[in-house]
Amino acid sequence: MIRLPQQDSSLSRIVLLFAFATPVLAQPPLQTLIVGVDHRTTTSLNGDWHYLIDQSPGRALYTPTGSINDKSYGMNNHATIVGPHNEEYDFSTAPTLKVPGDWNTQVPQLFNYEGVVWYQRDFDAQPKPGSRTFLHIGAANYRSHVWVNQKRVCDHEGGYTPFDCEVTSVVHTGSNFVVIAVDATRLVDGIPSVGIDWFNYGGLTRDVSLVTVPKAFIDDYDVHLAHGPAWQAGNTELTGYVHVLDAPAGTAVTLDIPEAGVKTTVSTDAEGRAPFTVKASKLTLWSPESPKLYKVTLASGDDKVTDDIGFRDIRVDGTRILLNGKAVFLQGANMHAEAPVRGGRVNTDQDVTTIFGYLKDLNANFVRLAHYPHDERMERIADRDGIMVWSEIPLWQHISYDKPEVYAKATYMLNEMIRRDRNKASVILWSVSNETPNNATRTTFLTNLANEARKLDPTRLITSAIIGPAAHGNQMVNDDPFTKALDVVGQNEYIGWYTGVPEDADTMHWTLPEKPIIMSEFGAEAKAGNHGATNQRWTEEQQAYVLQHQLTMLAKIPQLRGTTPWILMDFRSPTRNIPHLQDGYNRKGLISEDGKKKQAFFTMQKAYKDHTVGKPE
Ligand code: GCB
Repeated sequence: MIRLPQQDSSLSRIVLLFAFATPVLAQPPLQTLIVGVDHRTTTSLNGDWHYLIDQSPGRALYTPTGSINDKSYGMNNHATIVGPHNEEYDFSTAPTLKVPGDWNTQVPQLFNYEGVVWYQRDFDAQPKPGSRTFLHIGAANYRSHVWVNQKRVCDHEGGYTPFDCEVTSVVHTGSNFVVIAVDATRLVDGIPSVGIDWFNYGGLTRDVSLVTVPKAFIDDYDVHLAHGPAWQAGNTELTGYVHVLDAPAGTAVTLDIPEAGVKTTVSTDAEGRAPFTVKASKLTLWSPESPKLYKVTLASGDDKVTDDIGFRDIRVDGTRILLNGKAVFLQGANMHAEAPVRGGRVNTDQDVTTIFGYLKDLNANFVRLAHYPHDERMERIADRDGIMVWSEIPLWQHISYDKPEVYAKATYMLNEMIRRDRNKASVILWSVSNETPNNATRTTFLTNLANEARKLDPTRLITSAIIGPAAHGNQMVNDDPFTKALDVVGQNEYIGWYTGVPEDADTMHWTLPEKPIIMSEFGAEAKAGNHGATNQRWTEEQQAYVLQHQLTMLAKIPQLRGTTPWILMDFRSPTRNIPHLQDGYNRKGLISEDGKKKQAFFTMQKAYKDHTVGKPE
């Protein structure tokens, strides 16, 4: 029989990693994800967590196989691991890792570790009768399995989105403990799959907290400017829904936006959803020039959440992108979620402030958050500072397009991304993929996914970054059938770096879909401080020269509506190993990882200031 430890304080930390009597759980269709957690009063569980490295995944503690829908997914309940071995896993004497934080940049021994790490911490709780408690995990890469007081509470797959495990029935007054096994192993059938050009930071990479809510509570809401003809009529109709989890039909919900003269009460339907459409007395629409946010308070019974929400309209008109009815040109840059200077995953206010300082200095009004949803702070500051955002799921290049379970994961991640950020005015584009192979199986997969995104959020534009095909002489023709499913087409190309010479761009003729186009990747590598001639690769001069020729080419693309050079900052990538030049970094940054602006930064800064491409109408 499996011996379970008593829940006294000393034993609570000698957690039996493997003494779980509960059956292995499969991930439910959509794990609870409470919207606006960062605007609720929560108990932070950030700080020091004990950790143990799982030395033998697959043998005793953990089975790193299976998928979201696979019942065998998760811990191995092997009988031989109980008993005397338990003392070998004593968290109380184990070292600690900071949460939030990737393990790679905290412990030298874990720098290249892509396996399982067990996290543990004690926490105090005072659950009020009638309340519910959730464990909120901002992101854990790539899969996680969560126990509270030895009870399996949830599993999650996906490294870049939050999830909330309900722990109401297992948390008691006084001292409790949580154990999370985080597995950073890359999976062939994961999203992304095994081949990526960025660093696979593992661990509890974003904030962790306890969220206490009443029995029925607001878990989801959507408050936006009406997108239909009413918008053209007066810009003042707001619409959306508030969802109250586990509320009986007819539960009252109030929506209060004092500054817009909105105060209304609606009631939930049988699904707990309270739709509304309401007229605001006046509205200042959100835009980069005027990033106006309103205090929006939603309340139902004892639950109340106040969010900061901007209202704006984004749509396509022929080959133009209209923000609040006015044509916009998106002057931006790509970003990985890597912290400036200190390295590691972005997860502090300081990280995002530095990044947005760089973007403002570049004269950017737009950022492509590649290649996965970033920390929610990014969208929050984008809302506040007036930077438009492209947000993307981690569907990168080659994944298992032929597997229904992989499609299920993609839709799951899409759902999570949209749910978390649908109230952020800064987000104007949902991207469903980056650089995927052009074949029928992929096209069906991605077309369905793009349609799913549109169904989930008909108020935003759907995009994807497309690569290729190869140039024929001075002709580039993008005839990828998947672009039919998109509102805005992202085009990636590396003329002058991966193909040809920089000057090839001057005479390149593009045939592109008659849709708004964003040149979503272009650029070259340079090591900051490495100088030489413009035809000398890896120099700052050559990188800037490549961009200058790109600008000549870009100015001639009539339907071009945005540019995002690859990439704002150099970023870690284990596949980039040229000694002294790359040393483990992709060097296409306009800025080095330690904050040095390269010549290319100033090339783009000037182009954006002068509107070298995309003059405003
Ligand atoms: C690409 C990818 C991006 C890479 C970049 C590069 O096309 O979309 O993830 O990092 O090229 O530097 O090769």
